[in-house]
Amino acid sequence: MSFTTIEVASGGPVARSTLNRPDRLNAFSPAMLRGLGEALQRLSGDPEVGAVVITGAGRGFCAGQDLNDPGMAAGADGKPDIAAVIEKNYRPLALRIQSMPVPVVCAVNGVAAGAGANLAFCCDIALAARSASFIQAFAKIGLIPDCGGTWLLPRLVGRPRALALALTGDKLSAADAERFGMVWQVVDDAELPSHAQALADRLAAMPSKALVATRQALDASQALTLSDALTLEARMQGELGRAHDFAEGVAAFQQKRAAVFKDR
Ligand code: T3D
Repeated sequence: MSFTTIEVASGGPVARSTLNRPDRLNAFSPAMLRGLGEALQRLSGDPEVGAVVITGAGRGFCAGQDLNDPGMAAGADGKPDIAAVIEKNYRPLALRIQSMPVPVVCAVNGVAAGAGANLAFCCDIALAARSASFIQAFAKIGLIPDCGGTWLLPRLVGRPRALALALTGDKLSAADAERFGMVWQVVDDAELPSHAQALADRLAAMPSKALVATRQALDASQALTLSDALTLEARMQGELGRAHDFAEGVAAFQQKRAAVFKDR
């Protein structure tokens, strides 16, 4: 796959999408937003792909919306039409990641600001380099968190921390992001690519359908009563119990061999 501002490496069970505008700290241009969406769409239809890694080129992960993009001021009344940008670009991106048929690992290699930070939090598991940082930069330019930030932040860290992060726009270190539960692990900078690859390799060898159903059930549970969550668990578990991967997983356990999963 070839996109000007997204590098996609696929061909095995793990595909890697790299945001590639390093001189702009990988700030989102329209082409990069489009390219990432298209890359994820194509990878989601590739039966060889069992996990996706999203990372950034250079010293930054993603500095959010490109604030120099001329498209920012392209509203019909001459004023920026940010609602249109969100509906056209950020909504589909957040929903695409949340509905990928395989796990998505984010390897946050440097600063993640604005929509760049919330892109990382949309992913299933976020790893961060020790030198990485997270900034809800929106308030500093008169905006609210977007790319799912208002939904994700309170769920990740609770209302008091979510509000403090969003209102101050203060930079949060990778270590504090790990302490707050916003990222799964912080690793030394040099180890981030191999660590992300190893995690993605592991996930790609696991039963994709069950992993994705787990994501769906956890996300859905936020709006459910315990009773309704138990009903949903029973329904989803019922479906998984009739699928190939459950039979294969149990057979592999009994025969003391590695399981070969295939359900999508
Ligand atoms: O359409 C819409 O607006 C709606 C969507 C909104 C979603 C959003 O994401 S809003 C939030 C947008 N992002 C920001 O406000 C962050 C702006 N950037 C920064 O605050 C800082 O650059 C960082 C804290 C991220 C990093 O600081 P530092 O000191 O490490 O690097 P730097 O020198 O500021 O940046 C390096 C270069 O990248 C620099 O260019 P130069 O001077 O070398 O030519 C800088 O201008 C450029 N850059 C960084 N962020 C952006 C950017 N260029 C365009 N847009 C950016 N967001």
